[in-house]
Amino acid sequence: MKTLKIAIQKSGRLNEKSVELLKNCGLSFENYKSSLISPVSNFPLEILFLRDDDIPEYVQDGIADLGIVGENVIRETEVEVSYLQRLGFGKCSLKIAVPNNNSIQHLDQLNGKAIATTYPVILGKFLKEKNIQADIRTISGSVEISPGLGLSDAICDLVSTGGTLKSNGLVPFADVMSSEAVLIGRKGSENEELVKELIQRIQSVLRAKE
Ligand code: PRT
Ligand code: ZN
Repeated sequence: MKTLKIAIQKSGRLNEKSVELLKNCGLSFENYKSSLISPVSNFPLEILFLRDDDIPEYVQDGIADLGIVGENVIRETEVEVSYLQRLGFGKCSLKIAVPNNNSIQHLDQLNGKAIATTYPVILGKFLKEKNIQADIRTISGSVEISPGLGLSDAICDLVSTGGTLKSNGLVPFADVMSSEAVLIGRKGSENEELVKELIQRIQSVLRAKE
């Protein structure tokens, strides 16, 4: 019989909730932090623990059948996968924010401005839709400090409580996308029996939480 593989985040904001969801589905496995693969003893499934950024491609390429990852990561990596189920955790919004002493009030005023982000693909599409020509500065982290350092006029980053923006003297200015953790599958995998069974288990766990 085939063994399915599901990729989840190894450590970070989605790890704990992903593990909890799978355990609540009745799946029995060791949550080894040091091992990349954990077999499930009571279902033909293996759990792959990966960096979240790699999950969409692993699923697209068929290395994993399923994955749990933030929609923001899927949109940024531009992969072709099926969205199977929204999972209700890891909720956040990708927002453009500006320094709170700034006079920027309309999107148009971003024309010619520099915006720092770790999401250049999503931001690029958003600006194109709005017909705004801004300079996207792609950086790999600590986006919030870039206006204070004079590296950008605005930022585009994920926000959940808003505390990080506030403590860096920034105010949210425009919503680019909202995101939550989703279950994704390889295109066509939703027709496979084992995948269907796992989706059903996940859906009943989610329903029980409502
Ligand atoms: O190591 P790996 O590459 O796997 O993890 P990572 O560091 O890239 O991601 P991680 O663990 O930080 O986030 C995983 C996913 O959680 C993201 O892709 C989102 O889908 C989701 N998520 C939910 C968030 C947040 N909320 C969030 N607040 N991801 C990041 N943040 C960061 C944000 O970038 C900012 O620095 O938290 C800060 C803002 O938080 P607040 O509460 O101050 O607004
Ligand atoms: Zn990541």
